[in-house]
Amino acid sequence: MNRRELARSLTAAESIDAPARAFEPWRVLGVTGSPGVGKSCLVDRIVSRWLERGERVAILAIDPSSPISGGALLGDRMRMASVDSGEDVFFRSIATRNVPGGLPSRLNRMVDLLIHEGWTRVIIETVGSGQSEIRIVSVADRLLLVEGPARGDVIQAEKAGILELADLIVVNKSDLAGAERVADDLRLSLNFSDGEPAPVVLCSAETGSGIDEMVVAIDNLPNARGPAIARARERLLATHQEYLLSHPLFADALKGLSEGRLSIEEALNILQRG
Ligand SMILES: Nc1nc2c(ncn2[C@@H]2O[C@H](COP(=O)(O)OP(=O)(O)OP(=O)(O)O)[C@@H](O)[C@H]2O)c(=O)[nH]1
Ligand SMILES: [Mg+2]
Repeated sequence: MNRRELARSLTAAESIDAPARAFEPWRVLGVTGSPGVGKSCLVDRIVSRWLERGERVAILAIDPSSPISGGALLGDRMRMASVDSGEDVFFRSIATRNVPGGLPSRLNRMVDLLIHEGWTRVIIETVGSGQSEIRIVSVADRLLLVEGPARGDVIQAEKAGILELADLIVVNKSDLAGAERVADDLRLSLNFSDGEPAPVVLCSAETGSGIDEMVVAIDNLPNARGPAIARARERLLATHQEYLLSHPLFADALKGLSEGRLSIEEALNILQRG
């Protein structure tokens, strides 16, 4: 499949005849964190290292808040330094505004397709905001949470869920004041959670400091830390949502609801029939 065909297939992302994806060795890295913490710059660094050792890397940027040279849906747009050229990198940004759950419903199939087509690593960058941040564990084999030095004093309650699921926490922008303190705070709060706490590493995508250590930490991530039940929950919810959204009567059910002809229960009943 050439790039054009691949791009087209990703858009359709129909079911492919791929065997169920094995989780070991892992292939799919989710990268999440608040807007502007430096996710894309870090991804760029990671991709460079992986390319050097011969990986073929596909990057899916979910609904980037800072448009990537022209914005989402153009596909195949390359901004990052590591992806100037080269057959071994594929980049795609995906708009999901107004998609409930915050992830494109076909993301799992897109990933299966990329792996089927020989991409050895897939990175999914998604902006962290509540539920969509957590939903990423329905697709990613490993999850990297990026923080910055400007974090508030209190670990926000909504962050607790994602902290529990992250396999590695990277405090980026270590060249700026405050990063060490954020890392200490994170380590402290992780110590209160059950089980082995996720490692917290400091680095700067800007200066390159700490990047080697971060890549080593990623490469050596043990089994996914997040509770299996939480991962399973997100997979089930994501699949159920996709099922509802792709139901041929979904639009009818919505219309009936909005016009007051159907109750929620009646609408659900319609959608639960095959
Ligand atoms: N000082 C400093 N600035 C950085 C570092 N990493 C990234 N930045 C800057 O932070 C800004 C945001 O970087 P991005 O990589 O686009 O951040 P992002 O998290 O991908 O942002 P969104 O995708 O919009 O959520 C850019 O201006 C970067 O130059 C760093 O290590 N140190
Ligand atoms: Mg970004």
